[in-house]
Amino acid sequence: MKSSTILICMIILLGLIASCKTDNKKVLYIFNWSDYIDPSLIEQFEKENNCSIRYSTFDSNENMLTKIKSSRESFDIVFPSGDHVNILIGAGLLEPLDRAKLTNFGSLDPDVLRKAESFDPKNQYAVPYFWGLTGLVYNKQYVPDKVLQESSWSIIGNDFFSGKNKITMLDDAREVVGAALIFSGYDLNDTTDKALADAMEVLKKWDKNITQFDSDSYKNEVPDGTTWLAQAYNGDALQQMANNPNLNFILPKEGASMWMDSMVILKSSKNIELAHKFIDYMTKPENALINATYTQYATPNKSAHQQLPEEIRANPLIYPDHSYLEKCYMINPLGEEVKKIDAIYEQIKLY
Ligand code: SPD
Repeated sequence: MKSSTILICMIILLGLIASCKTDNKKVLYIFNWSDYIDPSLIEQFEKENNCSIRYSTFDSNENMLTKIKSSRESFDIVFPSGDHVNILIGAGLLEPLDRAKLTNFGSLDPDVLRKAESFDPKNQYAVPYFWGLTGLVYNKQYVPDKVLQESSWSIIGNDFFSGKNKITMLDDAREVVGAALIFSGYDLNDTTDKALADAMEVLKKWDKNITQFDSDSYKNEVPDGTTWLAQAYNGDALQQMANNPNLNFILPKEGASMWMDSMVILKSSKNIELAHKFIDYMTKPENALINATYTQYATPNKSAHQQLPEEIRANPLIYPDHSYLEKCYMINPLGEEVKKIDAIYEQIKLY
């Protein structure tokens, strides 16, 4: 046999050995928001369980839903927000959780679990992962303090930004229309004609300054000055602020949206046992602590919360005081009524 043929055979053999090795390992498919986990936790889980994790990310609940409904790729664990957990339950896409396999469930805060029942009655399908608030991140190099003095959602329509194309809002109908509803003095779950007409008027005024609706690009664009001010999720903004002293984040004086993201198992999962293991692992207080410290989002894990470093536990942008929380509105499932909010969002994007 020629030496080149021997070499080719050896390469093929090595390839086969390598593929057999990965084939022996179970693979867990996870679909989460971007920048929403400490990567070291993924590696550690793979080691501890001799498995591989295929990790993909999404930037909006709507994209997540479209992908899991249409994609040939199937996921084991997904991290939807509460209103979308409810949609997934309604569509029969979720696997009920086996509590016997969730040994760390008891470390979750009972108050948070009670809140989660508004989208997942009896906490049957979803384990709370993080909760958070939506506000405004800005670059102090470009936005002078006097423009922000009022700390109001109205800054989005401020003439200072006219013609500059420097503001973005999230690609999220509930967040965009919700901000306008809260600014107008309504609950963001209000779908009465009057509330939505007032929100529409506000959005028309803001729209002249908005360049795009996007939930990810602001994380790079506010630091580099492409965008000066953006509607932002608090933890994502705080992660950027840790690396850049020019950034600041505010929770507007009128109040903010509040949401809770959870871990759920899809009914189509082929790894229900391992999926439970992963959820349990993320709920273990020491791992929840590592994750909350990394992501800077509010943990629903009571034990982890107690052990957080003081600068995180006392940060009012992550854990605001009672008086501010009273002005915040949880994004609730709205059933068919949500179509009215979606319609306004689509209209404003075309405006
Ligand atoms: N990068 C993590 C973002 C998490 C956003 N959570 C949901 C928001 C619901 N409007």
